[in-house]
Amino acid sequence: MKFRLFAASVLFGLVFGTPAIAHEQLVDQQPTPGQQLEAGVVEILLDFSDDLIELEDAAGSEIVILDASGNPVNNGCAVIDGRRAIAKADIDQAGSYQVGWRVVSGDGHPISGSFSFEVTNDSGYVADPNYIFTDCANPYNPETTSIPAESPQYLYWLLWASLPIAALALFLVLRPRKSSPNKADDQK
Ligand SMILES: [Cu+2]
Repeated sequence: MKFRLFAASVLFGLVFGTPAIAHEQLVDQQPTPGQQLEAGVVEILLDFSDDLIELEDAAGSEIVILDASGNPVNNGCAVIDGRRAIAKADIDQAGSYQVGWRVVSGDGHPISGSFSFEVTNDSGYVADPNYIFTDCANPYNPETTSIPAESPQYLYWLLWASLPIAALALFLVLRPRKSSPNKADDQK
């Protein structure tokens, strides 16, 4: 029985201890990769596993939104609000958009990633060319800054993929043992 408790605690440690070892992960986002949005003010919301570090003048954080031709449709400036990084852009051109993001994790490590989403414009929406969500000290400059390469959130998905496996292992370790057929016969 002691072994089973030990095995159970090891499994729990593996499953729930992993995020404490790894630095912050993107755990939720809007839009989701490949999501189709209607033209308008598009809001990018990136939620991380813990509070982000907000540097002065939003340095170190950026969310760049590029159209299908690779032209930025926002200034790359992001607002950090606790665990969340936010950017907005006023978009009226239908097509595919790529988002590159970079933020400072709570442990001081920069983390980055990218994804894309689609925009349709069925309503004839016209964007405001002067729309600016927020300013920052170092707005995105295509000549000096490249947007981060696609980085799958493999640690996050690995973690969640391991949950059912760990649950099964726990079940196998902790399930009550059936008494042997001989014993069952004895009790009759
Ligand atoms: Cu880290």
